[in-house]
Amino acid sequence: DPFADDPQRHPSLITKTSKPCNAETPGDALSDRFLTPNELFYVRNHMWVPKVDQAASDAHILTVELLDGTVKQYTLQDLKARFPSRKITAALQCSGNRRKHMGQGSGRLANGLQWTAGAISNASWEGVLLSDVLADAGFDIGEGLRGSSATKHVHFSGMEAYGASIPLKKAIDPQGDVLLAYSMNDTPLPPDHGFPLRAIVPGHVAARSVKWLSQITLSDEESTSQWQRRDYKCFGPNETKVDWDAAPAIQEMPVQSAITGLKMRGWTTKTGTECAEGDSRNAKEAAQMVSLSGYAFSGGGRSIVRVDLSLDGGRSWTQAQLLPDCASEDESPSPCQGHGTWTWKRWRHDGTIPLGAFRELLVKATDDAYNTQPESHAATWNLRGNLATAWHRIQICVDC
Ligand code: MTE
Ligand code: MO
Repeated sequence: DPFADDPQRHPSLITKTSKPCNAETPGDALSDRFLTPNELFYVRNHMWVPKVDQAASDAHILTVELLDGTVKQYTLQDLKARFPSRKITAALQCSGNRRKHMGQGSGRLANGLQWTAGAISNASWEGVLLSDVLADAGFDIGEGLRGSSATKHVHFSGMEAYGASIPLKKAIDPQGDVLLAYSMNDTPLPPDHGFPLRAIVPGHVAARSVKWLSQITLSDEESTSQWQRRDYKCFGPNETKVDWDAAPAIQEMPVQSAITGLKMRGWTTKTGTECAEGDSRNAKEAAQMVSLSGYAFSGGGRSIVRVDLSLDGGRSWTQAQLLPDCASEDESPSPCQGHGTWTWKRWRHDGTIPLGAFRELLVKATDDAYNTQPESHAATWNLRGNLATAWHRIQICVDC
């Protein structure tokens, strides 16, 4: 059993599959804190967790291979000793986040793990800059920045055979903040999150942030792994037989948001499928306080400028309060680091809805390029269920 040595997981994680472990962060942990605690950070493993001796982790070897075949090796200790350390705060989001919503919202099941809104988390990462290591290994960063290098892609390989690549442009962008990270929220990476070394490619789909990193290869081509050439691509809602090579691999993420916390005073709440349109009784001339919270996120370092909420199925809209980053009532402020907005934005809203009413609550976010989310999943349905970013809808009925 290759999974025999997998770590214990926190009981609050919502397990989708256990071998390999795929588990989402529970809603309250998404809403409550800016930095997701390591043990509640969502886990997305394609295979087992490679076994690495804790005591010998500084001897872990990273191999860097240039386009001309030149190879240089670094131990983790070399990386820590020879390069300046950098810290960034960044969310990771799986391209399948909210895939279940896509199936529910379109009436067409999308293939893959049926994630709800918890395949995203936010953490502080420490490591060394990929571009510093590439320069040391002999890659000409200046030539790369001018766009005149024959190297176009940087491949990352994990110890268990997972692999993916990113464009060279992102890898060496002085403001791209791509890290080879050994620490997460100020502790060594936990086994599930890539111990002892992983790539962190902020702003890009988390599939590129390769865990248990053992090899970096410079190439004129994308990685040939199935996670680069298949799987993490999007197609039109009509396309059920697809030409994989015709679609680009997902890299930067589009804008996303979700309602992850819902509190109502005094009444028990039914959600989702428990309620149906017209399923209301005991109408009273009173209003019910609702308190909503959640996250919004956009890729490419774009910040969230607005989160719009509707408590009446889209007839009227109001704006949620955007919460300050890096601090909450019970957290001491920790500075957000990085050249882009790599983090999520948490929001909250207190409002009222009439008692006895069936209501659909909606959220959508807008980023600083004025990109926003599509209204329906039907319009963006794709057979792999990637990038489910339609307005998040929650159906509730109060006292009905
Ligand atoms: N790296 C390796 N080596 N193996 C994997 O299975 N999964 C990828 C990425 N890196 C994966 C990997 C995917 S699809 C995601 S969404 C993220 O890791 C999940 O990172 P996390 O488990 O730390 O949340
Ligand atoms: Mo993923």
